[in-house]
Formats: sequence, C-alpha cells, structure tokens
Amino acid sequence: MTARLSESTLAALPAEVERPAYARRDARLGVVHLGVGNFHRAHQALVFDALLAAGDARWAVSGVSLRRPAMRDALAPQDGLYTVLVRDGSGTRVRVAGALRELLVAPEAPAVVIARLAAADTRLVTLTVTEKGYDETGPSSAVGLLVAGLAARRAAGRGGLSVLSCDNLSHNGSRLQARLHAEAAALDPALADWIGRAVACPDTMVDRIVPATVDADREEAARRLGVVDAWPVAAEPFTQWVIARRFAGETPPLEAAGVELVDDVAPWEAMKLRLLNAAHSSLAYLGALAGLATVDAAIADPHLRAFVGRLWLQAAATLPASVQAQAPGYGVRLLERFANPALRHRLLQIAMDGSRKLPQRLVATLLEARRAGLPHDAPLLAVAAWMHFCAGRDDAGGELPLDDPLALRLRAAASVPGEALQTVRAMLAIDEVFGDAATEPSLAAALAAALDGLRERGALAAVRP
Ligand code: CS2
Repeated sequence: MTARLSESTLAALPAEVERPAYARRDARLGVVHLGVGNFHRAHQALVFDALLAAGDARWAVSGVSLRRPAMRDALAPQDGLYTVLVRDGSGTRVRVAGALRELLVAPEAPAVVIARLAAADTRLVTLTVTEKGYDETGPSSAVGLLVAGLAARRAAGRGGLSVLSCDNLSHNGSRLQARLHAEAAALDPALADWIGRAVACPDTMVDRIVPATVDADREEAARRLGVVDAWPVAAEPFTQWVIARRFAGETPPLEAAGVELVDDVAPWEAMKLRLLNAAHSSLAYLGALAGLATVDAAIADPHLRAFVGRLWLQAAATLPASVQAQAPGYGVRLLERFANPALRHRLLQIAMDGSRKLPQRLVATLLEARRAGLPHDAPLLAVAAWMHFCAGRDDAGGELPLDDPLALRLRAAASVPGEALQTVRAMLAIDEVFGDAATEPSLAAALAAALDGLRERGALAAVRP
C-alpha cells in the first residue's frame, strides 16, 4: 500500500472513518501551537477541529515544531491530516482530524513563526513544550519565539493575545506570564509593559492519556483507512480541558467544543497533578524497577494497585477543600483509565524528565502531608523509588534508561556508594527537585529507610504496608 492520507484521498476513506466535514481550504489560521506533538494532536487540535466542524472558520491551527522537522516531514505530504485512534477495551474508533493546516519548524524558519504569531488572524496561542520547555531560552525556544512574536505584534499595531500553556505544571499560565515578562524586560521595558497589559496567560488543566506512536498504530491506521498515515496518534476516550476565564479581548467559543471555563483552575490542576500524574510517576518508577512495561500491567498488580489507593488517600488530604469530596470518584475513574488494555502506555515514557515532574506531582504532597502531621508513607516511597530508578538498575539487575535534563547529576547522586543515607543526602541536594526540603528535619532518614527497603526487598515487596 503506498497511497497516502491527504486531501485527495479523504473522500475515498471507508465510511466508518470520521473525517473533517467542513471545507478545510476555507479555514483560517487562528491558532498557533508551539510544540506540535502527539498530545496536542489528540487534545487541543480536536477542540479546534470541532469548532471548525461547527462552522466557525477562524480556528485552523499552525503547528510549530521547536526542534526537529519530523512532524512537518510526516504531515506536510498529508496536507496536515492525521488519524486519531481512540482506544478502549472494546475497540478502536478512527477519526481523521483536519485542524492542522500549516506545519512550521522553528529552527529552519523562525521569521515565519514570528510572522504567524504577529498575523492579524492569529487569536490564540497554545503550547505543549513539556515541563522543561519553560526554562529554555534562545531564539527558537518557546519563550524566545513568543517574545519575538509579541514584539512584532506590537510593532504592527495589532492587539494582544491569549497564550495557553497546556503543560502539567502548577500555575502553568502564571509561570509562562512571568517568563515572558522577564525575557521581554531584558530586551525592552516598554515591550514588557505592553505584554503585561495586552497578553493574557490563563492557567489551564489538560488531561488525556496519549502514548507515543508505535508501528502497530501505523499498521492499524493503514488497515482501517486503506491509505498510509505516517504518524497517527492513539489516545484514550477521556479528554478534559479546563481554562481560567481570563482571556485577552474576546473569550473564544471553546465551551461549544466541551472546554470548561472556570474562575480558578488551581483546585483542578492540584487534583490532576497529585492524583493522576502522581500515580503515573509512582507506577513508572516502581513498575519499571519491578520489570513491568506498561501502565495497565502495573495497575493489574494487586500490590501496586493497593499502593496507588494509599497514595490517593494521602494526596487527597492535601488537596484544596473544594475538590476533596471529588477525589474518591476521580480515583475510581482513574483506575479504569489506567487499566485500559488497548493503550499500552509505556512506563518508561512517563519516567522521562522526572526531575521536572516530581516537584509538583509528589514532593509537594510529601512535604505538605509531613508538615501537617498527616500520613505520607506512599509519596515518600514513590520519591525513594525515583531515587533508586536514577541509579539505572531494575530489581533483576537489568539496565534502566535515564532520560532527564539533569541525567548526569542524577546518576552521579543516585550512585553515591555506601549507605542509603549518603545517596539520599546527595539526591536531596538537587535543588531543582527538592528546594528547601533538604533541610526538613528527619526527611533524609525517612527516605533512606524507604530506599533501603527498595534495595533489599525489591519494589513489589517494598510497597506492602
Ligand atoms: C504522564 C502524562 O508522561 C507523563 O508524565 O503522566 O503525560 C499523562 O499521561 C497526562 O498528563 C494525562 O493527561
């Protein structure tokens, strides 16, 4: 099979395949997305696809890759079309999404990206640049491009913009706003003032489990479409996007496509980070140490499942009062989502970049529960499991990869010879992860006891209370 998914093969797709029911060529580029990867394609892009399908032509997306040309190279020959394979235990729903109308590669053509950010039709910018993306600087970093694009907007006399961070960080919008302000102020204080007035960065909470694409997904897409899609994306059925109602200028009609606009995202974000993402990271490190490969395999283990239940109880006690009552129901839904047998969500994908994920997922809960005198053995063990994982060996002696911006420092600290306490002290000294927790009384000793348990008994035994 060589025919490719594209505008010209769209009409001939099998009837069961959902596809854009609107004239794509009439859609105008109203959104610039920085960091066009699988998560964007299975989440925000589908919201814009729904707006376009409802007849509002303002919301086509210009997708920008910040590093490599791979996404553009895969999707440009397909006119930006790609397949979303929505999987649950009972089967796969196949949908071709049409919102992505332009694909740009920032390092190849930063001026084109800047012009797109400054264009009159551009009304919204969205970002999925991962946790570490907010610290990066330079002309093709997200913050660098945004500041240059906003400067061009201002110079052209255009209005401001809403910029939506869609990464799993606490207060993602305020953080982004602070970074934009700092970078702009270093260039031109008047630009920083203008950004402060004209640009809104509402906090957002995004949720959908979207594994990395594997060859089996390409094969399934080809089988179901009858044409080749070089880069389909698989996802679970569940999807959620909650945004603070704080836009620059007109509020976009996102609610029409299922987005929830709220006054304060913080409780939603805390619940998601401390329940979903915390459990994901815990399963990633404990499960990988135990030699397991995927989330569904890990949650099927009775000891890990019981551990996750304990983690949720302990984390829920640290959540804002307004969402505490929702935590048990949220946990029940999560267990179903994690058990989805069709996703094959790899633990090592989640294990990546732990130094940027742990603070908001596990360390905050651990410290708050400790300081309040509440039970916290579960987040404590999860943090110790991450420390053990960083040493690079699973419980059977097999090698574990460490994919993290701080990999060298983490590996060195996790491999400090001697007692567990020495290792824990070296790890706690990593400021980016632990901040002032290093001085927390008796925390090092408690973590060392947990690490000893993991070293001596292995992950599956150590999780038993
Ligand atoms: C995962 C998230 O890879 C990870 O760190 O925990 O990508 C998770 O799947 C999403 O946040 C779910 O919305």
